[in-house]
Amino acid sequence: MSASSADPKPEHTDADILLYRLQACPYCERVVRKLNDLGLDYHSRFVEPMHAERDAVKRVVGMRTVPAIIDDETGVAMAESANIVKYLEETYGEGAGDGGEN
Ligand SMILES: N[C@@H](CCC(=O)N[C@@H](CS)C(=O)NCC(=O)O)C(=O)O
Repeated sequence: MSASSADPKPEHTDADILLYRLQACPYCERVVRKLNDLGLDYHSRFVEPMHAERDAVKRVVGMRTVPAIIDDETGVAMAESANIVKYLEETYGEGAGDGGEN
């Protein structure tokens, strides 16, 4: 049996995108859906439910909310689901790199 490329990778793999997330977080699921739709490899790091204990997330993206991603391929680290989805579409979606011309 083989896993599809859209499955989240365990943390020890070489996936370029790290997603900070929380169980049952609808904003996180929105980003997960987009990652899967685009067939991107990523790994998940589940954060502490207590907002105050998310210093690791704050260090990388400047805030403690999830979702947040770090993309090693581009060096981008960002939070806010809408911004992340937009970034993923623009970077890896159809038409990525066309400068937004249509
Ligand atoms: N506007 C944010 C909302 C994210 C959000 O509220 N995430 C929740 C988890 S579902 C969270 O981190 N809450 C902690 C907090 O807001 O301090 C987004 O779209 O990413």
